[in-house]
Amino acid sequence: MSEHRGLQQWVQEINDLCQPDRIRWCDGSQAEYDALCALMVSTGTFIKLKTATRPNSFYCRSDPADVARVEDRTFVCSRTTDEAGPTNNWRDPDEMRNVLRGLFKGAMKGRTLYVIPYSMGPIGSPISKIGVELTDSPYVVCNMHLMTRVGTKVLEALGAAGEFVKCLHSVGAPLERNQADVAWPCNAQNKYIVHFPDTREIWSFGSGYGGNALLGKKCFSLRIASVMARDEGWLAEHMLILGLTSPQGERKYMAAAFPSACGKTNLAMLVPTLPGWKVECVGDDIAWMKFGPDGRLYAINPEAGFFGVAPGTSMSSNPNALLSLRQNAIFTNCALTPDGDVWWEDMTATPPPQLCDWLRRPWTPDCDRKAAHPNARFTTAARQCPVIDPAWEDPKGVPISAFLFGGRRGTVVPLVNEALSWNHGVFLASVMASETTFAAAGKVGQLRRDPFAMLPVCGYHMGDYFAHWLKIGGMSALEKLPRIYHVNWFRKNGGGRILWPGYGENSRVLKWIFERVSGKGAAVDTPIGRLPAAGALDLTGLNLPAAHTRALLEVDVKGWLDEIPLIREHYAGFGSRLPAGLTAELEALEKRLRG
Ligand code: OXD
Ligand code: MN
Repeated sequence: MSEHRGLQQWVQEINDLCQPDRIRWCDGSQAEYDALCALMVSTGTFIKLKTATRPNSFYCRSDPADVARVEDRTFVCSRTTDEAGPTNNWRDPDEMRNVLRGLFKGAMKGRTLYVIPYSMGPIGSPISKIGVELTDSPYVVCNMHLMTRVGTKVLEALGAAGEFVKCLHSVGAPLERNQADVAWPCNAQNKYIVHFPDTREIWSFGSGYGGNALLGKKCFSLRIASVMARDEGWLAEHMLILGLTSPQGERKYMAAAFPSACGKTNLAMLVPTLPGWKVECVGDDIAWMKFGPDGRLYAINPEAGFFGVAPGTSMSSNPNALLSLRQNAIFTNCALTPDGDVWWEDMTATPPPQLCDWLRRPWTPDCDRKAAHPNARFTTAARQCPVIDPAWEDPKGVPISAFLFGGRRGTVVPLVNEALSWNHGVFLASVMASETTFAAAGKVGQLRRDPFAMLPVCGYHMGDYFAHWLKIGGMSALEKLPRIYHVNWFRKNGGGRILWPGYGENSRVLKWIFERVSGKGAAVDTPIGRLPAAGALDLTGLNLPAAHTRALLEVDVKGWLDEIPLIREHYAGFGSRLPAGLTAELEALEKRLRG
């Protein structure tokens, strides 16, 4: 229980509305976590993995109708549709409240209402914020234990009158008396992920999966926090944070935004192939940043764990992620091996001879379907990562020297490009695009503009969001601001082959950026930005054909000119809220290209 009257009243109000059988205040203890895991084993939600292989770890399969974030069921209910902007589904807040009250009425019957006080960011950091999630899902409680800082210590920090974000969640599957539960309760047909930015509230109904249900993640840390950041003069971004240390022992921090499932977790924990360089991870998904007294931007990772895409994660693609998963992990929608461990596509070069797939069917390598769902996930505490950065919980945050933006682009966009100025960097990020993946429901492989990788997670009009970024650039001296880079690991040749080896070799690009922000590292000015000068990108030992290097660093004038009308069209979508500063950047680019 809490001494916070506002919190007590809200819990009472939700109890009256949702009519759970009981309320349980989460204390965040290991005993609580263990008891809930045991409960889920007894109800069939969890399967305990073999202790000798993966101690204290659990396997879970969702309902096939509940496997990813549902962007078309995600709503931002600002006062006006214009405030939510063209990239959000807007509904009138009063009307939506009525709909939600109807849905939540009696929605927790037969279930327990868990009260999860949680901190996004180290407790007590001036950049952190507190949320309270009320949920009827023990799966959510356990995942929140790993992904955030949960429990009594948060209530103490909240005190009697502290501010918190109200996050209400129900799987939307009340149980009648004597009705048996299912392994993954959800409401397959009726999902609502709703944000009220003005009152800083989240109401989520019908889904138990990932970002729909772990409300500290996209809902609070990005959609609601982006609005707080706009109002309070800071940044809440869809960015990993990494520390890069040179062979001389100098460390610099970088934050990088990529659309979902473009390898953010891999980059955040990368093992450099360049001798003597080291990457350490502060976070793999979200960064909150404020200016420090010295005028630099300091970032924290508001999360405390990783909720990563499992398929593709292997000892060669991301050993540090796999090593983080050796114990105390939750695996959702992966495949199960006969000896009680998990597997997913590409985890090992040769698949096991037989598996039980995520849909509970027998699976063999020749059966022509995937064993794990493409958006299968692992959840684990960040502190288990072998390369967690020593400062990852520093309440001050870590000083950011560079921002990287990128996506999957087979054509046009070079391997790395330094922005000519802050505004040019904001321009590059505002037009970034990527071929779509499985992280959100929808078509795969289409080019989608995803400005700042924030398209599905910005809680207000993106025209205003761009203006906020331009304003941030005016809040400190230029030399104190991070420099901005655009990167693309996915450039292909005419035959469709990806030219850059990626993964650990991306350290070569990080090294060039490190040198640039250190005032070293040679670059050439081109119409699209500053590219590595000949020989400035360390390609030692890579044996990259010269034609590949040329293609990777090419200024594709025709490709960019062809893109200008597409960018104009993209910008037109933001109407009069598109800042003039960005139109000016677009015009300047066109002029430089036509040179
Ligand atoms: C995520 C996502 O889960 O962006 O991080 O989808
Ligand atoms: Mn993400």
